[in-house]
Amino acid sequence: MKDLFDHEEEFHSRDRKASKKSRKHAQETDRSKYKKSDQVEKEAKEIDPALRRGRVISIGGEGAWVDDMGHIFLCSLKGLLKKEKIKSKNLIAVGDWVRFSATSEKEGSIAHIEPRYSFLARTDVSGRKEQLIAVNVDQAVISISVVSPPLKPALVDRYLIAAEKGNINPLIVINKIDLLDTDPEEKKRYLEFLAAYEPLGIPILSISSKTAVGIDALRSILKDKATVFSGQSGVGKSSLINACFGLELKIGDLAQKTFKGSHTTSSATLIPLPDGGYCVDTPGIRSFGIWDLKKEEILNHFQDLVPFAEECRYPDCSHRTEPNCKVIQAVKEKKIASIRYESFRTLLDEAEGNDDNWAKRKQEPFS
Ligand SMILES: Nc1nc2c(ncn2[C@@H]2O[C@H](COP(=O)(O)OP(=O)(O)OP(=O)(O)O)[C@@H](O)[C@H]2O)c(=O)[nH]1
Ligand SMILES: [Mg+2]
Ligand SMILES: [Zn+2]
Repeated sequence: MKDLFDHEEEFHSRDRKASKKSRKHAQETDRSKYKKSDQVEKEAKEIDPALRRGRVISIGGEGAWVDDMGHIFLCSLKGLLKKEKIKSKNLIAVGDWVRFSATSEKEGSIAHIEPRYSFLARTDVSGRKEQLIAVNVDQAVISISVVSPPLKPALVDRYLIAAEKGNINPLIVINKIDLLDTDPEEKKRYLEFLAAYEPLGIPILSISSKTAVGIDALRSILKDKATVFSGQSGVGKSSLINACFGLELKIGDLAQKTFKGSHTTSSATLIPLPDGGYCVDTPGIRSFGIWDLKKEEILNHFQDLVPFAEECRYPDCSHRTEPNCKVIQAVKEKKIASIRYESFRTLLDEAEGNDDNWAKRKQEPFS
């Protein structure tokens, strides 16, 4: 299936072709790290004061749609290309604040992208590039469901790590809790998830866009903030935004999604909220690889494992198959939730380029 961000890719690929030389440099430089303040000041001085200022609300094959106080311009990146040749592959993303010149009533050309204070990124389909999903957002609603689609704790952890790396506050929203009443097994999974993730101190909201349970609470969390909704296709991201604000974003038919593997929301879009603030509705992504995640940093993202890891006999214990590993022992003794450990292992294997999955590891010591 064509990746959902393909048309954004198409837009960006023109830029990439034009700045082939700068690519190597771009790969070596993490463009998303916050710029040094002297650099910011220097750039600010260089910006032509006659340029308009607006926010990127959507990106498509034709260009970027930029909102300047309610006036929407379809902008190209032309003006930016020259600069990009000597800088990095600083591509544009939904949420960017940009300076642009209007070339007509409805069109413009972007000359400058303002420094970002946060970003949600993933690894693109090629596995070699960073792909920005949204930038300049305060919080990420990590949307999940238990029954349909099924719960994937490892995916939650991917989003949690990506949010932390990008300076974004996470919030886990468990949607479709109306479906839990009829299925005791699913309810058990839900309670197991809560027991494992609540102690981490991340806010968790159980909600149903269908019955409106929890909708008032979500609406007040979104007020005056910029929020990105992330999560796999069909969890109900667009439904939640609609339920909060009476909007009419396109909602998908879950049965069709299963058969066609199709996604309903087709590109990330910044939506101004009636009560103040913004939210970014995103298309569900099939696989969410964390950009630039080193094996050594993974454990730090699992603070519930850290105290046990520190007790391990060997300082370089990988906490996988070593005898007397305190982490494995804690999993056996249920001091660490097995879904948390499973998620840790999945990420660790992935960072080592090992696609082995949990089901294949049944013979190992903790099971
Ligand atoms: N039972 C139940 N179904 C829901 C709930 N919220 C959403 N749905 C259904 O879930 C399906 C998918 O909803 P969407 O809002 O399109 O999901 P999405 O996450 O935006 O999906 P993509 O845009 O493809 O990423 C639709 O059939 C909704 O009616 C809920 O709280 N309970
Ligand atoms: Mg959607
Ligand atoms: Zn260990």
